[in-house]
Amino acid sequence: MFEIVFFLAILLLLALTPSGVEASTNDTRLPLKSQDLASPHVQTLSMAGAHSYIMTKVDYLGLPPMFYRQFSDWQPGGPLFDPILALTVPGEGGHPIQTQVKAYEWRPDRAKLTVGYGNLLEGEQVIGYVGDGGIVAVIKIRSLTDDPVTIKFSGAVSPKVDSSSAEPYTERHGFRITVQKLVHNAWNYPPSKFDQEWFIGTNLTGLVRDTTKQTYSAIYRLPGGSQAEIRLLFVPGEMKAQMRDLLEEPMLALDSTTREVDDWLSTARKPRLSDEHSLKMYYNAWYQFWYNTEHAEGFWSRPIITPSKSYYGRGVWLWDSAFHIFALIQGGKHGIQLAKDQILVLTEGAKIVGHLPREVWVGAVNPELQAPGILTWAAMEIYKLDKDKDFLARIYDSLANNNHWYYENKDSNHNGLCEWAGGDSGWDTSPRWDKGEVDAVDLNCWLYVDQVKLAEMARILGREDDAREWTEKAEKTKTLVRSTFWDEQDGCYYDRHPKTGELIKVKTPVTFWTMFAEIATPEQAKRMIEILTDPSILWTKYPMPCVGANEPTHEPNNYWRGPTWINLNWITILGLEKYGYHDLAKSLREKSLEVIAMNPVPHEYYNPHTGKGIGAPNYMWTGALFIVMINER
Ligand SMILES: [Ca+2]
Repeated sequence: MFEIVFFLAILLLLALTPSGVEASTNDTRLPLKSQDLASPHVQTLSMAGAHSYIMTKVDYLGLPPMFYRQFSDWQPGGPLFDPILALTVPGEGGHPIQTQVKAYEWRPDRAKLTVGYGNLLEGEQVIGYVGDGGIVAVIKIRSLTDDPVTIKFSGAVSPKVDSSSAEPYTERHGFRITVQKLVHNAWNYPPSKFDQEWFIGTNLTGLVRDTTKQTYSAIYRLPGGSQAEIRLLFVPGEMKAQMRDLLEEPMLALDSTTREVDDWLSTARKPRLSDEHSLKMYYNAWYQFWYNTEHAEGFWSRPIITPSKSYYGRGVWLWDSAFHIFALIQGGKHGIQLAKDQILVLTEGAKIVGHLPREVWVGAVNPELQAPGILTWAAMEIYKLDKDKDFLARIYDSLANNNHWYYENKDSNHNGLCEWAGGDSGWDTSPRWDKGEVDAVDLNCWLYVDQVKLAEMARILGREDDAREWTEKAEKTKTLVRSTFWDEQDGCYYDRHPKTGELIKVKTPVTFWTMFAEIATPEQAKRMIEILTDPSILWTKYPMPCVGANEPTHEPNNYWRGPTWINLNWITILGLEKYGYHDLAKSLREKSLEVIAMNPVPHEYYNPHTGKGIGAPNYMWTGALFIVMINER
């Protein structure tokens, strides 16, 4: 009864998809399970399909420890419930008495917190997700005094919603909560209406309950010298029928979640790894796919993987998705279907906006841009595994139209090279765009890769005329990139301003796109390596900064103006391999794996000098590329 619909759907697809990459090791420790990933450093929990996450340890914000904030992706930028199931002991004036966290442990399936309430109580709480977005908390509480102790549990809906109500609910001695909010979509799509009902239940009787429109609380009196097990349940309306069973056997429900996580981890390709820390990070990265997966809904005709549920909320981003796919296809049967789902939701979006969209959300498609070609490349990597021509036939037109669209819409100076800047590039705030849109090295390398891969795809589909056309186009693009962007003096490729023709001389890893695309000559590659291995430019302690360390615009903690981004490293590693620089590729790979593993969870980007993780935590493409690079060793 606790299974997730999406996993059932995938199980049904098992028979339809051929097997993926087989296990590559006989290590008896593998696969790691939820319990092996225990850590005191992770502070959020979610599960596939939950559309929410909770912060599991917030005492560092000066709040009582058994106080959970629930964030919903329907309300980005703030909690929807704050708190959701807080357990406190009211002291003088009703203020919670001081508490002490004695122990904290996170696992992918649950978090455990041991707390002392002054000299009155000791409590140990286990909390975790169950079913489709339900939360279960089991608190074992022991009185340290002969007098009765008043215990309060409470929660509150964010005042930022349009309307809400809370009322006592006759069954399970809890509450019924409703929340309504109109979510305004960008890009002229109609607003989505968020209208949800939740139920809170408990095993306790004799509660004194109190509600307002936005708050709910209940008082329980624990007799002196006694102990009790308090079970709290928070479920969406769809799970109301399960409340009785969940409250009677909450640990069975949590065990079911554990099995779901462990089943998912068991599908991961077994890595060849000896050190415990990297092994934990590898399986943690696999867990993140589970954490960041959301149900099919709205424009999502299938389950999607969001870049970071706890930071970006819902939505699928184009180039993020491609990086996710390179890891997913190493996850065996489940992964290949999910990988196809990520491409299909974007190619279906392309039929709405005329080219591949930057993002697809539950109620909207963002028609801005992102790397062309990366999805075509990802699709061909999937094809290598399962030889599914029907899949290629289904996506080919969207991908082909996307390539044509660039030349019709993004070449203002008609020189056969396309232009972009900012968010379109994915390098949102890079100094590469400080003077506006450029004829861009990466964009034109991506278009070239796209044309090469589209030629392969067309040939497989028997579209020989298309294949010839793509091959000719690719040759033209290659020649133009070489003749337009190379700077013999500095020994690297630079973007060029489309109006003034000026080379935008800021040294960044973008020059290595020409190696990844196999456009650079071997002599040019040799010159570029000098920049890569120079500690004053790109070979910092944790390479590579996305802006050279000696550039005046280099800011090591500032988003796309200096930090190390793992996807840039990986593209560069692939380029190095193609030109025979295997040792250097290995060094950059090991440095990249090191900076990821030295932080508790994969981050969006890293300080290139200290290695400190910055930006979104549980960042999916960093986790995905950790998996990919471990398996490339
Ligand atoms: Ca142009």
